[in-house]
Amino acid sequence: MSTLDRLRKGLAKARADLKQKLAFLFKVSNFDSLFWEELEAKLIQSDLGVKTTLEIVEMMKKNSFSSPAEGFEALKKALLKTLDFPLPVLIEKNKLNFYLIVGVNGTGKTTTAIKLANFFRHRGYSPLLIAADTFRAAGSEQLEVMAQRHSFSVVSQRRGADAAAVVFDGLSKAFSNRLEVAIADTAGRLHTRKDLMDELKKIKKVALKACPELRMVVLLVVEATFGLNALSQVRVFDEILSPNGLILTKLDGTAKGGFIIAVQRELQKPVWFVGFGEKIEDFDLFNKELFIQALLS
Ligand SMILES: Nc1nc2c(ncn2[C@@H]2O[C@H](COP(=O)(O)OP(=O)(O)OP(=O)(O)O)[C@@H](O)[C@H]2O)c(=O)[nH]1
Ligand SMILES: [Mg+2]
Repeated sequence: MSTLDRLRKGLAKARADLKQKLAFLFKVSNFDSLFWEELEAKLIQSDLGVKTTLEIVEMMKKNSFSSPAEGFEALKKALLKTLDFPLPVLIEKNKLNFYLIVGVNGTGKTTTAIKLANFFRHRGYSPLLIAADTFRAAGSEQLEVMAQRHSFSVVSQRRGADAAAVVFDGLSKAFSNRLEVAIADTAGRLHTRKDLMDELKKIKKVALKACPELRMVVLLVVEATFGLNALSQVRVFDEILSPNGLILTKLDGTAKGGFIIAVQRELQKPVWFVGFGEKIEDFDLFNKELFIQALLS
């Protein structure tokens, strides 16, 4: 199955929802103020949020159009424009690239760590996994079992160990083996738990001590099913950790595809990767063109 087909399958719910909401657009003959009001309402209902919706409508108003098909194309263009971020640099050559995966409980961090390792393996790297979820019972075992199943090397310690110490160990090993990619899974945590948020800051600090030449990429895992009401939670992670970007998981579970656009716009941070199913291959780089295509057609 092509990437577009897999993405289309994953986004089936969101696409059906948008299709139903935008059906009116194809019956319009007059692009008057009533049309714009209805479009605004539908986009807001799709979880694009007020701010992003107004920006999109403003962009669309700059193009004059006279048919529904032209209107639909203008909408697609405006949606694409809202996602205008520089492309992420996945690997800095001749460096150890350390991916630190963070986020609230149950968002899919452990699954994502394995998916990301698989992504890099397909590009010729030998990623090392670091089980830094020492907080939850069976936290690191979950990663170990998954890593074993897919033949990835993993560094872990007993439950209750200092997460930063596990990261230090893992990075020292990756560095001495001249690996180019290491991926750490961390425990889920609520943005309100200061002690746990401080632990992540400590991991970042210790990582640089383990390997001064390190290239660190912090990615915040967010569930697409959260919707805009989870934005304040995501913002706290953003403020405390300044992640490089986002990984959006469970695209297959959301009917409100607008959130995927709005969260990037609101945080001014790009989505690097998307997860759209439970299987290891239900994961890919976020490609805005493919995403809009899968969402709207
Ligand atoms: N449908 C679907 N399920 C997913 C996706 N990603 C993860 N899951 C499921 O979500 C559940 C939680 O995934 P985990 O990877 O354990 O989440 P986590 O963030 O590591 O959880 P904690 O460590 O407890 O915070 C599992 O049942 C996964 O199979 C996805 O993209 N789509
Ligand atoms: Mg986990």
